[in-house]
Amino acid sequence: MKMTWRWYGRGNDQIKLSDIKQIPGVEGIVWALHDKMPGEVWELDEIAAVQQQLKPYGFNMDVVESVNVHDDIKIGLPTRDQYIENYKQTIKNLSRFGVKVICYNFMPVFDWTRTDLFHPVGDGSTALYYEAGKIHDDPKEMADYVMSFTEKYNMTFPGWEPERMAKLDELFEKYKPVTKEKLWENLKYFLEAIMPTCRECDIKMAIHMDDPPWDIFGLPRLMVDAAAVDKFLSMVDDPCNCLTLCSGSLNANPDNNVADIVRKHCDRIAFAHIRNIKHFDNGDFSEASHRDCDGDTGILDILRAYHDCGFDGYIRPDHGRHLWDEGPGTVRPGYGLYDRALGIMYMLGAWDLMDKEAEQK
Ligand code: DNO
Repeated sequence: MKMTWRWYGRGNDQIKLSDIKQIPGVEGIVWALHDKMPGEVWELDEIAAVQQQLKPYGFNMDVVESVNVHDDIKIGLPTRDQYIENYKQTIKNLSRFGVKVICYNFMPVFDWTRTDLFHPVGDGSTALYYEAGKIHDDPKEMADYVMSFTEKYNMTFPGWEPERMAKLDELFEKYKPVTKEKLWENLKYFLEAIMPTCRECDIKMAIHMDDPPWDIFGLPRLMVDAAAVDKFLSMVDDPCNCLTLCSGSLNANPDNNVADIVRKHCDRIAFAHIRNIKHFDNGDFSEASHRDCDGDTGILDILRAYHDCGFDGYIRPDHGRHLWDEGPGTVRPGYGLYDRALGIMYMLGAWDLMDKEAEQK
């Protein structure tokens, strides 16, 4: 496996590349052009500028997270074809820089959803939290809460573009005819249209799991469990049609067993996100440290499954808690320096030990 680190770009991330360089084992930066709106072509000179930033540190730029998919593609509007053409052009442009994996999602309207971005964990640190009782029919409260961070700290979140959020009612209206079946069809249409370009460019499209993995605010969500993963992979059975298997997203539903999915579909997992979740009886969940016993996700079982299957794709610690001096305004929620660095050391520790055991067999 190849260890990576998600970085939001110069001027957009409080963490410096020189800080990341000091974390053992990081080979690549998971990056994106965060000021691009869904549907826009990523131009060669813009990609080249990121390459120039990474070069002095010897990081690869093999994984992009995310090239966001325009709502018209998800809704299935006639205008989708133009946006698909733009997407193909972006794939071609990325391939000129050696990009191997594009992580994306197909969630209507919202990307990840949380009700508290800095919830006390109990040890002085904070983490992202989902309070089930706060998610009602009306998404306004939750959207206003997340957007208040954008306003207060001049910090935008991928998938939460202020331009899109400003038109929330309109967006909900447009998604009204999109049933779950229709959304599956629109995903298939999109993938079938871009697969030839992906093959030509040797780029894997890696869909992210829906977070949380259930319908919210009456919007359908697709990538929610093992059956959905099976359906997705067989629907477009192409080696370039792959997964970003996000352990934390799936395990927000405690019935999901991520290690089983790894064992079944390892060859179609291009990118592994490792995150630990702690469940509460009332349906709330909190994000936790990567240490297996701090959550309920089964991090060690998952790592063992990847190791047993000889996983050679990309992996990254997903969200971490906010530690020490990290807090609102000084850190991107979920993307601090310290806990993700600890997560890497935990994962590498387990992995190195499994390598040693395998050598001695
Ligand atoms: C949250 C991330 C997601 C992910 C997108 C991929 O921190 O895991 O926002 O990047 O869903 O498109």
